[in-house]
Amino acid sequence: MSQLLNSTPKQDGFRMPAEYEKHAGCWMLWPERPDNWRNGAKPAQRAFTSVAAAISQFEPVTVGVNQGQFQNARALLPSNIRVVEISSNDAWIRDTGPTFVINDMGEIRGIDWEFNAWGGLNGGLYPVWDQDNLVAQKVLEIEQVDRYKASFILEGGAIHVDGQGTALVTEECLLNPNRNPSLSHGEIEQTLTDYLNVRQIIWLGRGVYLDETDGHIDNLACFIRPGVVALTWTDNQHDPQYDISCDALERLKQATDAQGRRLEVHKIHQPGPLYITQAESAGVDSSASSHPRQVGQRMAASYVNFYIANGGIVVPIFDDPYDVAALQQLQALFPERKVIGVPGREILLGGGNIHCITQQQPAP
Ligand code: KQY
Repeated sequence: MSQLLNSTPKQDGFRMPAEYEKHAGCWMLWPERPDNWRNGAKPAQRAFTSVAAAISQFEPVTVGVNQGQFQNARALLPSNIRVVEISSNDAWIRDTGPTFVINDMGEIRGIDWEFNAWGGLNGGLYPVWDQDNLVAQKVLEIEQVDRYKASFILEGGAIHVDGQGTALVTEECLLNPNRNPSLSHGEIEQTLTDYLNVRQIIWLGRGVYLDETDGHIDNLACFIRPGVVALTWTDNQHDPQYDISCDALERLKQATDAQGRRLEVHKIHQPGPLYITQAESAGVDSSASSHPRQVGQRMAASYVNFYIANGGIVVPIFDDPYDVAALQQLQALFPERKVIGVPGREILLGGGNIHCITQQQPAP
């Protein structure tokens, strides 16, 4: 069974491990809402299936599915992937699932953050998120992992850690008044310190241009290993992403991590820019209560939104001239892992990418 804990991970000697530490497996959810995923979510379901299949080459994958889609998901997903019934409002388990923490004895616990659909009624992406807000608890129940309930609003895509005491976040997201408006900058840092058990927080400014999550770090930058960071980039000085990435680069260059190291930063050139086509927009059901997907709208495409599996890296690709360079760069940065590109456009159309739809569970 999963017990509710009254303390914090830091008090108990638990810390959030880096994604490149060993996993027991990976969690995903199944897309279905037709006001976010075009054509009744069928193309997205195929894209999620490809991601799950790619990750399952490296580690066990479990997919949580709403009741009405159980049989369809079971039929589409390969048989080595576990399918369990978990209700959700959409399919972003990076943000709705637990953040797992471990201690020096290899025990695992989970943090159940408060979730408000990326901003609640103040710019959030849909108005009902009651089932999303239960996903973390349900995963921890299934895994019989004890749970810290944080009253703090946070999505897993808004944090990266190096596993050695450093967290990477953006001001655009964590200081956004639509998340934790009653908390000061210092109180937000203190909460991250208490729950992730980090000593150094590196603040970048804005996230990827037009990222509807209010600038999640996981689309902008991530740790490759301690002391080494990948940053989404463009050489086009006229692209609004240029100033965002330059500012991030400057802050990363000025920063030191929790071990006192300067960071080595690798620029990964963004694809595109990529825009929603007429056919793509037409396939999304209109709804007053979800984020519109209009023709010509620019999408927040980034190769940095990849998933680090045991022995593998699963990277979104876009049938774009920059795909090959991104895959080659990532292979060089992760020489011990096999880099696999998986088509990411259908996931991007829903507002995120591979990192956003996955959640690693560390190995005990
Ligand atoms: O970037 C993420 N972690 C999630 C993206 C959510 C988009 C919702 N439409």
